[in-house]
Amino acid sequence: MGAPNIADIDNVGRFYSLVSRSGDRKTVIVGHHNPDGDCIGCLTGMEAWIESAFGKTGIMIVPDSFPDYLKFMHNTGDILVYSRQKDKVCEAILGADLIICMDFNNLSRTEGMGDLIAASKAPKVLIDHHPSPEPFADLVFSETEVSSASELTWWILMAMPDVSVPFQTKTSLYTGMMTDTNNFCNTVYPSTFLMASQIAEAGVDRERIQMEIMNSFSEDRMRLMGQMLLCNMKMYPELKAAVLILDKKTKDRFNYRDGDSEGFVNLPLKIKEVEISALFTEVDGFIKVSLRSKGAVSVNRLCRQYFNGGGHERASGGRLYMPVDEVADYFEKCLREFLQA
Ligand SMILES: [Mn+2]
Repeated sequence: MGAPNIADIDNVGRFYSLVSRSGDRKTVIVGHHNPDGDCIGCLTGMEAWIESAFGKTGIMIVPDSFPDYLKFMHNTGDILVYSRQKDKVCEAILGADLIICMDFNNLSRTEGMGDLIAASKAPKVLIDHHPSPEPFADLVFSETEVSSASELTWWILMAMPDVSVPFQTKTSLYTGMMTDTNNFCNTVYPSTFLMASQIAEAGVDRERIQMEIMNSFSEDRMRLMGQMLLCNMKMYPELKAAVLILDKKTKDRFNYRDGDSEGFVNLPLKIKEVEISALFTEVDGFIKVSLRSKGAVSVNRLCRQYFNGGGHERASGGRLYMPVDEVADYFEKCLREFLQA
């Protein structure tokens, strides 16, 4: 079995020549709001490849900050964070002669940077695994039958005329794939194992990655998880659903930090009878929505219809604008309506 036929070879050639023609510090690599392991994995993996293949530096940008446990990857200290470095980010985008957008399908996922990116005359490349990408890019690698944007990036690099991929890129892309599949649990394809096997063969330190990602939590985070399951989880047996509510009061009590709730939304799915799980997180100005399904229900459609968002069939996100104590009732009402339709 070979590599999946996902990266059109002409497009790979076009991508290679775009990157090779772009100047030093002129290739901007952009990730999404609430950057996760896949996002930081792609960005740092791509930047490390550009450095090694062309001897020049790319500029990595994310809309807001990312969790500490992702900081072991390549040059994460150089990633510009738009929410606190607006001037530097504007300067980078204005000066770009190539913009690579990774792991998102819609410019709104880059928050305030979307207009800047749209206005830039630089060619834009999209590398993503979410359905129905918005048509903003000049060159599109969009593939939903892969585990992650990191995996798609791997197959693009494997299809390159020069396939030498640096060690840091392998570490980053492996991490992105591992986190987006929830450690080889969800959306794993045969190509995913092939990628993992190729990277393992190259001697990447999987044990270290595993430690950094799975066993680096704070005591507060573990106790927060206990609190969420014991007191903040509501069950809806007749809807086969469960809801977790992470309000500000709970966050404060456990000294909440970015990334502490990573993976929480998957926990109720471990209950046999639960097929749909929701995590509602109170943040400044809105409620962040995460939805998961382990059955036939499309949380992508559910999210588009009622929660101002979307995503994958079994993993979606969105936003609500209402007080946190009304969210559970709203969810129940919407899900009931959705399942009856
Ligand atoms: Mn992803």
